[in-house]
Amino acid sequence: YDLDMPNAERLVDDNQLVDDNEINTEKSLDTGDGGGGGGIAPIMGQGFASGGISMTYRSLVLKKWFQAPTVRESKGKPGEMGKPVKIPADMKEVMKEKFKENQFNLLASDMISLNRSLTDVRHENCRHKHYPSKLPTTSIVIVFHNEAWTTLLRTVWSVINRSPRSLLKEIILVDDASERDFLGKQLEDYVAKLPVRTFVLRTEKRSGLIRARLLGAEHVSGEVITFLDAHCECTEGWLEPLLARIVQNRRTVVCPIIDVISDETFEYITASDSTWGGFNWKLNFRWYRVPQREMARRNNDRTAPLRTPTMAGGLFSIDKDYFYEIGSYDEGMDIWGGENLEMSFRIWQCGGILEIIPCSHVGHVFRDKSPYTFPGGVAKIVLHNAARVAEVWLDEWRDFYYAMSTGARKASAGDVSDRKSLRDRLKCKSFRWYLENVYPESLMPLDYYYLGEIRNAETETCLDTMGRKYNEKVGISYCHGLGGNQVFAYTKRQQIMSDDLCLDAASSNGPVNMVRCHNMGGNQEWVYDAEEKWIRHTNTGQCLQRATRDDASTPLLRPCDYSKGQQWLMESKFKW
Ligand code: UD2
Ligand code: MN
Repeated sequence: YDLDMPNAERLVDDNQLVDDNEINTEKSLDTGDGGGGGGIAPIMGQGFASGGISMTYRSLVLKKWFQAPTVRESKGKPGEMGKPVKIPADMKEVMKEKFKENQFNLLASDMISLNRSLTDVRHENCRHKHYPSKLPTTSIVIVFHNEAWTTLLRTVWSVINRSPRSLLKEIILVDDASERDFLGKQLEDYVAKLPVRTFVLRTEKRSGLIRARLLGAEHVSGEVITFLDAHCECTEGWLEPLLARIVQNRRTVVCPIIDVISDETFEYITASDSTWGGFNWKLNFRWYRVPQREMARRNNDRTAPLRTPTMAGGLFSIDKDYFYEIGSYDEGMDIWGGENLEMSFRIWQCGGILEIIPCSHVGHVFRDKSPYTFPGGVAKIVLHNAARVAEVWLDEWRDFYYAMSTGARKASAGDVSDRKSLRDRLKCKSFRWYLENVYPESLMPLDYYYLGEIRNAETETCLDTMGRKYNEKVGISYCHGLGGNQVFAYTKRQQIMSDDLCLDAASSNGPVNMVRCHNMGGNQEWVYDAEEKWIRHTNTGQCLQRATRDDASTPLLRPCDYSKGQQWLMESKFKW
């Protein structure tokens, strides 16, 4: 099973994702004063509280002398100001060896100060924003399994160095049964000396990040819980905008922009402020470009909170009471995966709001591979978690998930009755409501006529993506009835789609390719004539035809001619 990590796609991908020129690597000088030690916008607009500061929170006046100092650059040290670390040629072998321990360049991390300086990466307009003087306190919860010393403590130091002391209640480290000696007593002794109350909790046995976070949350004494991964770096001003937003509406769950700390060089790279979270048919979290609709709702203000359909999962703040009101986490989920989508759907469907706050930036080391074990097998665990999401939150759209693989259909979700009754108790809205109001651009189409195989009447073969990637020809092959590459949706927008790919023809007689769906008709618009059984391409007026003997691998576009080779059956609907 290929663990589909939502890694560097944060940065580079094709048109739908972030443009390279959007990545702002511009650096400015940090002038700190010394280090601290080691289409449905109208509906969306309704019913959401805005303005008016809630009185739920105990008053806490920010005093200037309480604020943590920012970190000054130590000239000559590797990685200062977020710069990349260069490894000397004679160290390359050691570097490769050490990389395997955590699936990032541990040697580079070990060379950088735990207090390294970073540039102030915020948008110009963020620096002058005023936040309420009364903000809630927060506890930081960081769970880890076999994390490296330097990444873990750099996370901790970046919190201490860049959070106003008056807002920072404590830092809670949850060790999820790590097997590294230095994470034992050595860690406890180290954190006992920190200038901010910090303590270590330990799960008795490996429980996975979800249950480890639940353990951490139980010990929170602040008013807001802020979760971070164990390999992050918080930047200047990261915390205030998160807390300020929760003050305005305690049902808002807020995420920073997650910048990229390179797993190779530990360079701090600012991510685009125009991406939000989505997901594909496999229920993998993915970053996508924010649609114009949401830009317009924010009056094109790039510093305004961005309503996101889903969150990446690792970095967010939530009012502590609200965290429990809304059902904390699904304890039936193991190790890694799925909890971020589960929480995203739950927040939106049950009356909350999920946002990315562009004035808050936190860096995270995105990796290509997971460094730790998945007891019982990666596939089993990840598919189990995803099945729980599908069963509880997706309604009929769970078919899209199950259609994608036999593995998904075979995996057991376990007992989800508690989560279903939570959904009832909270009177949560349907997945249809979510798609209509929060995520009309979803790859799981709001309205579709058909989901299943598309079979040629003459040859009895089926359209098949052949597992190919975008901009390649669509295939055709023996109908196997197992879903996967042979499942297509015919949507109300008249797309023929498989996950994020749409059948697309750029010219008459040209090939029929699979291209990222753009939801704008054009080359991706097909009309299924249920009587003639034609699949007619609107732009060229031509019909989809079976493959020929010369090229048996791909269907053709030809003038419509009533031949049987141009008849297509959309009959075996996918049903789970
Ligand atoms: C992303 C999230 C992560 C989580 C995950 C889906 C970000 C930046 N990261 O994956 O927080 O939502 O998607 O589940 O949004 N850990 C344990 N016990 C385990 C496994 C992991 O404590 O059994 C810790 C791990 O040490 C780390 C945190 O959980 O601190 C997240 O794990 P990850 O960094 O491997 O996840 P990531 O960033 O790939
Ligand atoms: Mn992580």
